[in-house]
Amino acid sequence: MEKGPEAASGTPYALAGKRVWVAGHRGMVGAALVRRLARENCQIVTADRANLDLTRQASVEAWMAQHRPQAVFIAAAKVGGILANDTYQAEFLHQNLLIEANIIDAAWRNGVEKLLFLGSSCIYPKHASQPITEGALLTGPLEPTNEWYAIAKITGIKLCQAYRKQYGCDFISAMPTNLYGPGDNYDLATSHVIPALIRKAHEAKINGDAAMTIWGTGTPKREFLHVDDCADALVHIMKLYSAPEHINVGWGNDVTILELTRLVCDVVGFKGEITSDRSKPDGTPRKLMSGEKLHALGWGPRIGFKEGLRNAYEAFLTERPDSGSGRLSA
Ligand code: GFB
Repeated sequence: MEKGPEAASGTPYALAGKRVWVAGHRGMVGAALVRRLARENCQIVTADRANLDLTRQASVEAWMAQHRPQAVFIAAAKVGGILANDTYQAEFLHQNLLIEANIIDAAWRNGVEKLLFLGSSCIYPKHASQPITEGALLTGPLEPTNEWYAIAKITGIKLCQAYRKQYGCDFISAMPTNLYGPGDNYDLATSHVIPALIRKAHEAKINGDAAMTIWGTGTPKREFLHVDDCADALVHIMKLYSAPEHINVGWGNDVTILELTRLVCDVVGFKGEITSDRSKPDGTPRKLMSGEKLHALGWGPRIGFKEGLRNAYEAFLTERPDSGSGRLSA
């Protein structure tokens, strides 16, 4: 490397005319990134799972040497909701470590100019003070339901920092809050809360049920960002941010799970009762991110929460062939 990233800091990174690899383009975030990058006049490069197994180091090295991307977004990951995280500990730790280590190392070996690694707000301590600033990383114990995923994502941040420090690579990390939107996973056993509530409310409405059931107490608070806002923020960060510390990507406010459920029921048009299954975990009590650093870079979200939920419900109706004839409520 001729030039360390610190020297480049302050100079926007130009995506125009570059070959940009979106690793994980079939996932919710990766697909949103592909939609957003279409406006950047760059060449988007993707690899299908059948042609590239990201958990195999030799395959990643060979693919990278052949396709030579100049910029990389690591949106590929094994992800899931609270129960999936708490059930498939080995897969969440092992697969995420392999994916990020393989891509980051191959990016260095192949002279990638800029790389953005994506993590999650669960990297922070369970009882971090709110709103959570980037400096809260590694200051206390993690939430047990997702510590495996969190450890893998913390390692990704550290890999970027290490390659930056030792080899001068311009590798950065961004930590989005809880995301929702088109391309989500609606499997009730493995999904995050918003797609689960959309499906439950929709099916309860179609079936004429008197009630729908949520997990836990309904009291935990979560912050939710629409995935298209997230993709927009990530492109902004790729262009304007270059520093060892990761950067939060949040929406700015949070709601309790019960408040969220009422909003979803309103959008879907389910008017029945909401009951709770206390045998299911609550997870971390609250994880509202501080967006100060990102705001200082001149970025803010554009999609309101109600508008975003309506868009997510429309996406559910389109993406699920068996989702019945539900219509958006007024
Ligand atoms: O979205 P979620 O699965 O993930 O759950 P986390 C958020 C909250 O919604 C928890 C409650 O308090 C759940 O108990 N909840 C209520 C439900 N009803 C449901 C339901 O039907 N399905 C689901 N899934 N939740 C994940 C982490 O944590 O967030 C990951 O495990 C990652 O590592 C991801 O960080 C963004 O916000 O609790």
